[in-house]
Amino acid sequence: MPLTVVQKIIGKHLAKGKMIPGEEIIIKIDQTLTQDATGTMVYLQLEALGVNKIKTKKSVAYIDHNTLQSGPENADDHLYIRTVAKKYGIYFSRPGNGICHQVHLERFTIPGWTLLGSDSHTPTAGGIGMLAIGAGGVDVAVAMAQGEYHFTMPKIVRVNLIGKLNPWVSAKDIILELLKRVSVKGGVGKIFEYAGEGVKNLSIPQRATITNMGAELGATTSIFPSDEITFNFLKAQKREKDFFEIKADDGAIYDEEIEINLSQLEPLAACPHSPDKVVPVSSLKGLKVNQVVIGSCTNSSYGDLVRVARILEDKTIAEHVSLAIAPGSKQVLAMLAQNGALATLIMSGARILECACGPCIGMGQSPPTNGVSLRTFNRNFKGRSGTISAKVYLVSPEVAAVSALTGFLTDPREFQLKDYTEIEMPKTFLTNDNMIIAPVNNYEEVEVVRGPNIKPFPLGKPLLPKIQGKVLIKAGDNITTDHIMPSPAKLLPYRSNIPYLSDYCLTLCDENFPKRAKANKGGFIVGGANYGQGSSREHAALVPLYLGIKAVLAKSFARIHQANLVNNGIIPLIFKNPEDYNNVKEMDEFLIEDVPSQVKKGIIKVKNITKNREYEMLLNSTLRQKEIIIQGGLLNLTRLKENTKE
Ligand code: MIC
Ligand code: SF4
Repeated sequence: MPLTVVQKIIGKHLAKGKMIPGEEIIIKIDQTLTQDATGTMVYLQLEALGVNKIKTKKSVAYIDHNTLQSGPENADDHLYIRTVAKKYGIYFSRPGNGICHQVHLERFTIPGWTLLGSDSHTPTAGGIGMLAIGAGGVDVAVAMAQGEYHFTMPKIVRVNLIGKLNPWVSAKDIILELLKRVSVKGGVGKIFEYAGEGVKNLSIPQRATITNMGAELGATTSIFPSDEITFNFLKAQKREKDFFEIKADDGAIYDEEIEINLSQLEPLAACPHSPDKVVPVSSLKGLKVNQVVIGSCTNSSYGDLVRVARILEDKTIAEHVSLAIAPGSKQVLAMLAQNGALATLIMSGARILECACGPCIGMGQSPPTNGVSLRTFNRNFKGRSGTISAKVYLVSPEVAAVSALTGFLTDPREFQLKDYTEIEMPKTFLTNDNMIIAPVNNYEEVEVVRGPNIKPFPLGKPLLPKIQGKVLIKAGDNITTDHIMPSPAKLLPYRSNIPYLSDYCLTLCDENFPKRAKANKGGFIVGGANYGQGSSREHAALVPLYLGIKAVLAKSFARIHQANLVNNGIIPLIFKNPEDYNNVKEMDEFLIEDVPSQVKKGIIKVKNITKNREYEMLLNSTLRQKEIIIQGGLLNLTRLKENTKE
């Protein structure tokens, strides 16, 4: 039978189940990655699992998010991750080496292999033909311990690319176009597999921009085939031995198909505060810009920044604009330094930041009050920049650089520049892995250093027969994990300190939520559609767990957040009749009886005692997930299974 790229990779890695959309499958995981903001929790969970050796072929721990170090907390976390990585035989990418997804793409990705990462943008590696999935921390810990990952087989969407991008239109515009068409929830339960003659016109970093931001569709992942361009990229990274050709067979059957004609695209921008509020840049002409930031795992590659340097060459940025640039990796920065592009950027007035996530996760460079910020990033959720009143627009590096010069949102096609020239991919990248610490032989003897910032994390408890409590908040549609567990520079250092974080849970929606949750000793959260979209941060489940949240009732959930709730023993329930959502009011009293047996059935009756109504709720979970909920979380279940084995 002719197969898609996804079916080929999953087929090769299938440990259990059938590749039928909607069925639970188990796949073998070749590699994992973690970053520091989720990593501390992952490694605490790995330690709690009690294994002494990881089962993946290669696992890498990156430090890229929490690099501001405005107190000892970040440095303490780095030290913990460095030592715990050594103890378990995990590669460690030191702070300064770059953003996990960019470095992984350059130095570790292998076409046809599987990667599970504790970061929602792990699909970046799909640009090279890897099946790369973002997941919550405990899923990644279990994948390291057991070498496997359980998930629901998604539908496969063929994205047929035809034509070639016109000058000044970029890979960012392809994914923005898809976001415009599909929306931030349209990709849930799907994998986007790119195909068609347009693929050959895209470099690996361009493909990676697209698969990276596929996360914003809510998709399980996105992937490109691997071809000659993939080979050339790997060869230039001195890794040609890692190449493996993987293409869809002629006649492969997809569940859906979308076509994008690259030649018809124009520069696009995602307006505040959602990555799918996409309009042509030309329609925003004249919008005054206060800040431009270029970087993040979406657009910080060598090609992106050389293009920016060419635009800025011999020019000065507008007087009222602050331009910050964060190269994606040490490799990118070093190459820009060698070829002179770095000097060009600096001379134009750019503020060069370290190779890290930086402003993308609110670590510095917050815009002014009511400021307009153009960013080459992937998320523009309200408040994420650190300035609640700021308006963040997501654009390509081309649009960002040109607008930094004019001071107004500008379509680069209208800007009088020298001729557009293609950016050639380097024949050889500057490769030097001296900032990656490889595992040692005597790793069992390594001592793990735990600073005072590492606090124990809450564990769910096995389900009780009855749950009763109040609706502590009723939220609307598309609530992001940045709403549930905000992560500005002030809070990100406390990712290993759940009690501290609990005072900020959902405060972007209602500043009294934490107080109310504590006063009522927990209860329920009610949300609208696509609840929990965005990041993979497990903290958006761990913190509610700490606050005593027993169940979240919503119209629908984002994939990773739903899994995180289950993995921490919080029940994610979907309104069978969405109208019931309208009936609920904050502080209504809810009761669920015979909880374990209702969970097993998957249909749960929730009594609204205040309104004297009963809602039928669906638990869209696999058998294993129901077992996880009953045991109060994945860690409990995994340990229970290990203990009964002995
Ligand atoms: C993000 O882009 O929101 C993050 C920060 O990278 C998160 C991970 C986290 O919250 O630590 C993600 O995308 O998963
Ligand atoms: Fe870092 Fe931003 Fe990428 Fe998240 S989206 S990994 S914060 S650069």
